[in-house]
Amino acid sequence: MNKPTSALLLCCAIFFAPPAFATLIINEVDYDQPSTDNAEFIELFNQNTSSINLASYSIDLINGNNGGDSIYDSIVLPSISLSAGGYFVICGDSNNVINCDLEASKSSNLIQNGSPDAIALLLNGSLIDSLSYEGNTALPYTEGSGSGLIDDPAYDFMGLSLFPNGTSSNQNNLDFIFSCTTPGMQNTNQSGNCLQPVITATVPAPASIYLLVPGLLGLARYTRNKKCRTYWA
Ligand SMILES: [Ca+2]
Ligand SMILES: [Ca+2]
Ligand SMILES: [Ca+2]
Ligand SMILES: [Ca+2]
Repeated sequence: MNKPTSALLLCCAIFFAPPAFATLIINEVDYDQPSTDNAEFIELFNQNTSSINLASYSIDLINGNNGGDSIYDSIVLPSISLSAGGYFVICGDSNNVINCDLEASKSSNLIQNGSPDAIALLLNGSLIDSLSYEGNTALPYTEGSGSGLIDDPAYDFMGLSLFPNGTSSNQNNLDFIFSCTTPGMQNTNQSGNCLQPVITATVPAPASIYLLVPGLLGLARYTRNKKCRTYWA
């Protein structure tokens, strides 16, 4: 291969290679609820085409008072595999947030309400995604602008959703919309009449597994309860 061709291929590889870190993104947040904030959550989304282990990822919560960028809390993610297209939900209180995968240290008032504040996602300590809301926190935690992004506590079961789901142009106030909450589920564009995502029933899954033991009269039944969710009551 001659040198010009090699140089051209190298150039193309540099410019067209997918971003090395564009795998896990901040997909949704509900940081403010009517009255006490006891149903807060952050939803992450694996936009990669293969599973990833979350052990190397962490969340920093950023206080943007006066345009600053001080870290007021950090959340280390567990060593679990998140499938391609999968969601991972960090919440304050799993009793109030369906599909919560990880309870953080505070059950209420976990995520500050601005303004402005930010959520940062890090891989091995390096920032890979951020959401600044209710204004612009100091760089590097604002992507474009966070102005106009408000999780208005007058509306229950609403928060900031990346829409279309999992699609980011690195412009916070264009990428996120104020919509009905969907923890652990695909984001929607619904700006009103939001109902509480609820756990409506507990059913056995699998229904029953019977083990037949020759010579014994009994059957051993193993039932493993699994939460069954219905999203909109
Ligand atoms: Ca809050
Ligand atoms: Ca509130
Ligand atoms: Ca909210
Ligand atoms: Ca969602």
